[in-house]
Amino acid sequence: MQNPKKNLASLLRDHGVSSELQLLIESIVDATKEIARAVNQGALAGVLGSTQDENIQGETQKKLDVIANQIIKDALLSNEQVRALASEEEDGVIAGNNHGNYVVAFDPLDGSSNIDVNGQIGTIFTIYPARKDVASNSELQFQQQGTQQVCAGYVLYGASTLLVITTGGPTRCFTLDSISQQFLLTNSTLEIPQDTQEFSVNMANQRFWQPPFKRYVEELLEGEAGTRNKRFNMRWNASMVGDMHRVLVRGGIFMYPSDTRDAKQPAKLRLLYEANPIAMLVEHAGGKAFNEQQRILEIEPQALHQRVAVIMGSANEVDVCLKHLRH
Ligand code: P6P
Repeated sequence: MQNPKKNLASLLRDHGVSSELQLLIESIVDATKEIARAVNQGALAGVLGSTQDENIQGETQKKLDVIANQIIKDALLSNEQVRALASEEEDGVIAGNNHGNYVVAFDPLDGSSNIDVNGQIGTIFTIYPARKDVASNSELQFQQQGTQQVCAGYVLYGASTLLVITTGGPTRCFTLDSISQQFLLTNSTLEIPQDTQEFSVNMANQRFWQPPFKRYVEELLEGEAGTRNKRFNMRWNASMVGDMHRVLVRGGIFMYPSDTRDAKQPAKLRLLYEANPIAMLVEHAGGKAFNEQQRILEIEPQALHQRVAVIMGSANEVDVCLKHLRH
């Protein structure tokens, strides 16, 4: 008889997470179960397709983007521990309970372009201590380095519905049991292999990359006879959560570098609710997470929806990439 698997609540309790933070995490996770039901129903629930609206990112909102955003917003605004929230789908900060001890940022549905083709999508969330020295709805609530995160996680709506989370200890993976509707611990310590033969980048942007990055990728493509004396494979899910889950489970290097497509916006991925939470999960699984200059978690945020280049995954391969960028 297998040992009964731990559920999220018992694991958080065993690892000394305060009851307030535990209840907050559980309210976010419960919201993702509702999103999972909507995702799994898909066309049958009439949730596929796009709305007529654009978000602050200039992206057309999918129906499920809006639905997922509302589900999480409702859950957070009914939790007294939440002083403020920020979302990829919201222009500004939304105030919660003025006496709340935490602020929460989230990407309600990352990888939205995959929704209508049944591809991998996920919810990314991050929790910081609330700042008591600024107003609840001030953007300064979220201008905190990624090192200040008290919890980071994602829920991947894939073949299984998985929760990957850290509260400062190991990065762990839970699988949603469809019978009990509980997330049960299925990997107590994710560990990213230090080396890899798998890279993840959107090759269609190659002509827009800076020369040093272009050279690094060219060497990956040269194979055994090339500079690296090594054959590499490539994967690109067009969903950071999907690509990064693969990296967390079997290693790899995931990259979205700055490029020349838009001088005003050289990077694509968002620092607050994509790069920082995933960077925390990666580092707590023994990997590295940098932009082209520095550790992502040490970036001093300047704006709510600021974008950042991302190079993260197997530590030794990240080092090789960064070495190219520094020459
Ligand atoms: P592209 C999804 O929109 C996202 O923000 C990430 O999840 C994903 O890695 C990236 O953008 C995909 O970008 O340019 O390949 O569509």
